[in-house]
Amino acid sequence: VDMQASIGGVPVVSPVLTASGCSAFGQELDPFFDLTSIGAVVTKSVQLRPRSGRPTPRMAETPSGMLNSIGLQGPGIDGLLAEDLPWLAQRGVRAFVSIAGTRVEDFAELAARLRGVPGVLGLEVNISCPNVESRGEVFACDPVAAADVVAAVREVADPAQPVYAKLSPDVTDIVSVAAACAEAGANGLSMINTLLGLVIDPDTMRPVLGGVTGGLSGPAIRPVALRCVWQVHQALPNVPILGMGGIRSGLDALQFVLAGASAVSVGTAVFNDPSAPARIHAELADALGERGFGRLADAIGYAHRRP
Ligand code: RRO
Repeated sequence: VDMQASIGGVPVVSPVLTASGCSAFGQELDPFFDLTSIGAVVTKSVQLRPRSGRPTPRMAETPSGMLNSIGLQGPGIDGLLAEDLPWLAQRGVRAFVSIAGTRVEDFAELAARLRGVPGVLGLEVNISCPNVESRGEVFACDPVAAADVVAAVREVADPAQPVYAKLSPDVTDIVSVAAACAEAGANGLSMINTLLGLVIDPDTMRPVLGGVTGGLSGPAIRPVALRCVWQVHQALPNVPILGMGGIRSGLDALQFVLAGASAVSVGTAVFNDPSAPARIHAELADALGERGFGRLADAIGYAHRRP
């Protein structure tokens, strides 16, 4: 099966990428599989300055997924440019860099700093982090605010770097946010970020996470993510979609492709299986071949077609 894929028009060797946040900057997955065999490493959202994150504990397991309230812990753009991106570039690993900020100008400045950086395939604009102090900072809840960020980033970003907007499932109408982002110049959409959740410890009778609420990921949110991909592909069939949310097998990935995703990200699955991205690539190729597809491209959005 021809697994050639594209991220916003840039060819990649595989439609399978990592998902932002779950494997930092790729280094920790390097012992487990060849990082050049996947489409790209999507890096943990970076901000202008280093940030220490929210109170611990920041991760909780549930029977069907993970809850996190990391709170954008990270090295900041200087650290990323000095250490993590050169590490990836030296090994020939493509980086899809997730950027986050609290003001429109923060996002624009990050995009400007990433212009022409070797190995940077494109930008994932994280307008949907659920773990920020003010929910007002979640640009993805408002189509106008989302479009403002996308337009500002697209204006200053390297023209060779596709810009994807990462959307939140915590909205009443994801299609209107998606349409606003596409209209503002997004080259694609990443769907979905985590879904805001809560876990209470029955022994302490208090919230498990130091930050109280957190973003739910993993199999629990897969049908929600798949529904978002379906709705947006139905409304905007020409906008590339990077699908994510609880993908842990090739058959999970296949569902996202059939719903309209042209690529997928694997996040939470790496906690149980650090080589999940490579395994899912192989399983997806097998699943496509078994169903008579000679090329990945022919399966994108297939579920929407009349039998
Ligand atoms: O760092 C986080 O707490 C975090 C981010 Br930025 C995000 O976009 N999604 C998430 O579940 N956690």
